[in-house]
Amino acid sequence: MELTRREVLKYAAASSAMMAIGGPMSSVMAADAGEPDKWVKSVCRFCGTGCGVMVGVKDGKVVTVKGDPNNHNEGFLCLKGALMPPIVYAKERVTKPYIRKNGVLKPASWDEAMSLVVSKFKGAIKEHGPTSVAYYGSGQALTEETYLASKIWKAGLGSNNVEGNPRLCMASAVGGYVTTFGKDEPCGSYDDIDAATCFFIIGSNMSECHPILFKRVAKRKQADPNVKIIVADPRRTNTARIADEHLSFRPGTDLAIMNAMAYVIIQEELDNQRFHSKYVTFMTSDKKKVDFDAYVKFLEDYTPEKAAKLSGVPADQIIRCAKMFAEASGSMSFWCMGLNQRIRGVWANNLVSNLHLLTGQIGKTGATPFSLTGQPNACGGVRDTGGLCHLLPAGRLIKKPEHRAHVEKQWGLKPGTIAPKPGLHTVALWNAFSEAKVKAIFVICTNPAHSMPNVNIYTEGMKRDDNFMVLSEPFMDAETVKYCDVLLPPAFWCEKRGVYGCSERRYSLLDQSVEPMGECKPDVEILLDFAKRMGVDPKVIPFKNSDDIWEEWRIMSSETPYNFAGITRPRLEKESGILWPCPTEDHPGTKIRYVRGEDPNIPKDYKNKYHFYGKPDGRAVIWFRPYKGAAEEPDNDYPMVLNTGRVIDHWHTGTMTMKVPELRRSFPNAYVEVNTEDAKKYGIQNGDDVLLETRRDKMVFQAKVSDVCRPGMVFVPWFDAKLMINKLTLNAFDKGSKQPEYKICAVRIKKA
Ligand code: MGD
Ligand code: MGD
Ligand code: SF4
Repeated sequence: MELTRREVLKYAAASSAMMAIGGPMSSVMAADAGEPDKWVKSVCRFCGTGCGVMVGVKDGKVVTVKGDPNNHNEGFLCLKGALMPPIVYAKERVTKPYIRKNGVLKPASWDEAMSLVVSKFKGAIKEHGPTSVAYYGSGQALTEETYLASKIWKAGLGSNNVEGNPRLCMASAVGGYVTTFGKDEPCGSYDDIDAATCFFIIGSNMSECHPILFKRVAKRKQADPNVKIIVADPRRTNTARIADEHLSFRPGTDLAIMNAMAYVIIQEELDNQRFHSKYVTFMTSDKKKVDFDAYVKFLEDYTPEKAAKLSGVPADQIIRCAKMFAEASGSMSFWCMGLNQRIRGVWANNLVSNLHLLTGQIGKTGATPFSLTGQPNACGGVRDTGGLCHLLPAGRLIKKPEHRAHVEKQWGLKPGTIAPKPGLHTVALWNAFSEAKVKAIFVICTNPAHSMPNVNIYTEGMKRDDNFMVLSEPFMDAETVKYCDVLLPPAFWCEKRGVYGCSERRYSLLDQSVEPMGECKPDVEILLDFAKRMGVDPKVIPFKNSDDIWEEWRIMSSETPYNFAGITRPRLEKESGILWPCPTEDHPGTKIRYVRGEDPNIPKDYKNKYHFYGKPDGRAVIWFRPYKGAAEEPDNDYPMVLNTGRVIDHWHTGTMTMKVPELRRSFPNAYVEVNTEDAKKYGIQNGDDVLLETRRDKMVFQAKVSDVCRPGMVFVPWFDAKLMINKLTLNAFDKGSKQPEYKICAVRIKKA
């Protein structure tokens, strides 16, 4: 059975409560569309859950989508996924190139636009050297797009200034995995959900941000009432509402809570000594190897009572949660931006993995730490292909000479071609662009004039005449369009072909369903044209299309632990996603890493069951990570905490979901969530205008008074371009991961 759009309206009214549509109601039909001529296998272009979709095409147009029954989502989609088709045909679609002349964007031919772009990039390199040019991309770009851009810049132009929005999103998760396990990306898979008996969900509002995965968690709990759920979040989100234990704490103090959980686990003798004595190294924050006793000593500062005082969570609740986690037959942790977007983001990531390594809750089905990835292709596209300023493909590092040498060999480059110094990370890059030290930047599939923290600095910088920005953006009303010098029209989602890699290391193909609109071109074509016009050696960029790029990357991966040589294009066309490592075409893909017999990187006759091969000694690390506060704690002048995040029906800067009437209607504007106690204190009623002021800017939002935020904290969703909360947020970042602290800054509020 299908849903008509009119019926969807009824659901959309209550869409925050409705997590998923699927099974018998799996598709949403455009009005009187009729049965599609064909169904094309693809992937939802929104969150990192990576749901498979079937795109219904009629008369050369996308008329509907339905969930792919053969992908992990088993045919289910949330409303965002089900309502994608109208976005393709939005009236704001950019369908031809534009050049800014006297402050106004004027239509131009492709040749005029690309000639201008190339003259600016060549001019910058000639006058200021290769580090004066940059690429800024996205975890929503296809794998082939990011791989290609990274290769053009790093191998072709000599610039490591290759960055993208995953720095704002997953950098701390990468830092956490690499410091703990020596390799990026989760060890487990979504199948762990069906076997876990305890879920530890920290800093993630799964019900709104990964709804189809949350549905699987909820189903697991429904099937077995003994399954326990712990949610650690200073807001009482919809996710927290199904928890057995909701830990609501003073923002940022979860570092102390996780250390206290480790303390309890050891005191109660619930740690797994057989596991940690054989497979774990204990390491202080200044990288000294120590023993278990030193860890016990370190944790003395984190008794449940001490942590309770700091965090506001009762000591007995911390004790209950620690026991629940350790005693479960399988504990699975999920986390997302509540941990990553913090100046201690990497440390917070380490502390989750510590709990798993201490208890041996890892490497068996249902027991694993699992970082939820935000964007649909931050994993496969950016992290795996090395699309950041310090990375090369397959987790190799620019700063390591042997890694550069290996990649140069694989790419057939002269030794020394790849510059030895990492490029500028996102905040540094936009600072440099704002100061016109970086002269020319190519922006694809991201909207930085809305999404950067403390954004006024960057939009001011974008207005300068002595720097140059070319933007590939499908929608005319995206904020960054206001500031670009050249605007290029990209093919959108179903109008191009390539691979997405979601949270669980699953690579799936998005096949092209329809022709691009107007003069739009896939970003791969745009980048290939750019490389050719820049004079990049055709031996370095020999590709004709996205299939060629995948082929090179697939073969390259086979010399690394990412090995997905078995994930060929024809196989991707047939199957609904395959998990790497997958070394051969008959390999089924890997659900559990670091375990002999499961992970093809470990020889079958390896002496031990577990092998954390990312570390030279094969042992994962339990890190000592003390509690340290946020970059900007509340004080007398700014006494509250400002927290920002998401709502179920909007995607990021709203350029896409605001085009869908049903989604727009459910959240037309941003608002501020205020706790009932604070509302009383400040004389604020539901619906009142409230002035929020930080050290950077001020803005008025309508109040939603409820018990969702804890007292002392307000929350504002950041999708609304009319009420851009990023004018108020802070651009302080984690020293290791360089990911900004969007989740905590000091704010004062009053009734407007
Ligand atoms: P957020 O709302 O950013 O979403 O997914 P989530 O991280 O789940 O933040 C999650 C929670 O972190 C919030 O409820 C907030 O209260 C909590 N938090 C704040 N401070 C702290 C703290 O100190 N400690 C802890 N433990 N928690 C804290 C983000 C993910 O969602 C991402 S990264 C992307 S890119 C995708 N975006 C997206 C979207 O835009 N809309 C929707 N509907 N879904 C999305 N999915 C993905
Ligand atoms: P999006 O709206 O996803 O946000 O920030 P952005 O990446 O800036 O931007 C994607 C852009 O790409 C849109 O303008 C869309 O129209 C365009 N687009 C869509 N498809 C295509 C395509 O095929 N090709 C091209 N060329 N363009 C396309 C995301 C970033 O924001 C992230 S990932 C995080 S996790 C941060 N989260 C966050 C937060 O939690 N709080 C606050 N306050 N700010 C945040 N900003 C960060
Ligand atoms: Fe798309 Fe995420 Fe919804 Fe799945 S859960 S349909 S991937 S937005």
